[in-house]
Amino acid sequence: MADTRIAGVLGRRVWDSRGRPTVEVDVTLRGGAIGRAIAPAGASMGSGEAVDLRDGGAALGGYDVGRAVNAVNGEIAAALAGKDAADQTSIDQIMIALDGTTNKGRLGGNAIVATSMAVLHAAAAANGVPLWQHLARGRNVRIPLPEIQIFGGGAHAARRVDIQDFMVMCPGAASFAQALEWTAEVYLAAGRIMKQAGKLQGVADEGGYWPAFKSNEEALDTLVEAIAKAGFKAGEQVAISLDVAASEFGKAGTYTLALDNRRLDTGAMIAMLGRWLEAYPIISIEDPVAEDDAAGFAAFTKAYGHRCQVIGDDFFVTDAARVREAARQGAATAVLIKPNQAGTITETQAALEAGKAAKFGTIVSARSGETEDVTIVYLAVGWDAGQLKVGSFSRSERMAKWNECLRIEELLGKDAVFAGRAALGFSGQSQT
Ligand code: 2PG
Ligand code: MG
Repeated sequence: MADTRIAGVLGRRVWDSRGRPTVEVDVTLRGGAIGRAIAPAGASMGSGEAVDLRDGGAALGGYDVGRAVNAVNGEIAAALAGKDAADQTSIDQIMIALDGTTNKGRLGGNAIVATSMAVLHAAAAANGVPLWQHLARGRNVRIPLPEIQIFGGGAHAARRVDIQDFMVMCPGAASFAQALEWTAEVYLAAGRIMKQAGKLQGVADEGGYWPAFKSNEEALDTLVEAIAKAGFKAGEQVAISLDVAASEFGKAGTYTLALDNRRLDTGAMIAMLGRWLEAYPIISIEDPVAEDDAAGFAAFTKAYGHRCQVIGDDFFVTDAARVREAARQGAATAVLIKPNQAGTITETQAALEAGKAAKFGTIVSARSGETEDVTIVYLAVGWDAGQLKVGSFSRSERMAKWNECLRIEELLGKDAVFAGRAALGFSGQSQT
């Protein structure tokens, strides 16, 4: 293999899907291989996430990344010069030690994660194989089951409805390509329903329709209607998945549903979700209670973990130790995996491995602020995560990722194995 020692690290400011600045990094190796990656950005963030370094002040709403870019081109470039890009763990350890904080706030989670991913891309390029194949290292991988948003909400739609993501999953699909085709029919049907009702008002941050609904339940009813209008058996072929993102409206055991004008304690919150599980074909619920409510997570999982996947996102913040602890408590059945929550590829992979060791479902996920960077698709396939969450079925920062996964499935041809229903982090059958 060509020389994989790092010759250069170059950071620059580029722009994300919300029109905000973000960090892009190019890593060049002595043998000539090049890797490039862009940091994504969340809106509904867990308090334990790696922290992005932003410039603050009046310009660009305080979101500028001049200091993070300087960190890449200064301290990080100097520390990584001559180091072996093929040794991802050492590269990430160097950056963690250099940063010196527990939340990566000094150099910036955005600076570190973009560099970590760019190093990985460079190593794969030097290896002469696609990144997913570089990560798979000869092991069998599956094409992930996609989780695709139809209506946006919560922090991605000015809190128009409380629930953040109203999504579909296609447990009945035979391939990734078919799952996308089915989802496209549902997305189009939902758009037609919204238009007929005079409620089509554009899209939210991740490309799902703007949620012009009177209640959270109206969004669920409309989603069920869209699945039926598209011609699918709800629950069997196409099922509903929710990201409640409860940390956004709940704290210390109190949940305030603004749209429904209701204030609930943890027990009432769990009971409400339980009623939704009875009434709607839901197979997956993310962050059903707030990140500070471990007992609520355990209670919800005990009550409903046999009939739907229970995903921790803000609850886990892609941290292996938190995943292991929750597994001991029976406090989830799946973990969302976001590289920029952890801050490095090494820590991201550790969280995913902890999830697998606990027999959890593992879902590699995009953020609400995204770009044309499709690294997460390669992570989902190469690490055999089984599930992939990217946002909705519009806007090219989302479609670039779905389309890339489609190409991998095509490339594998008859060897492609679609993860499908079996990838879900619960053993029960979906409700029909
Ligand atoms: C989430 C993500 C993606 P954000 O909560 O799962 O939907 O949102 O990137 O804003 O945290
Ligand atoms: Mg979430």
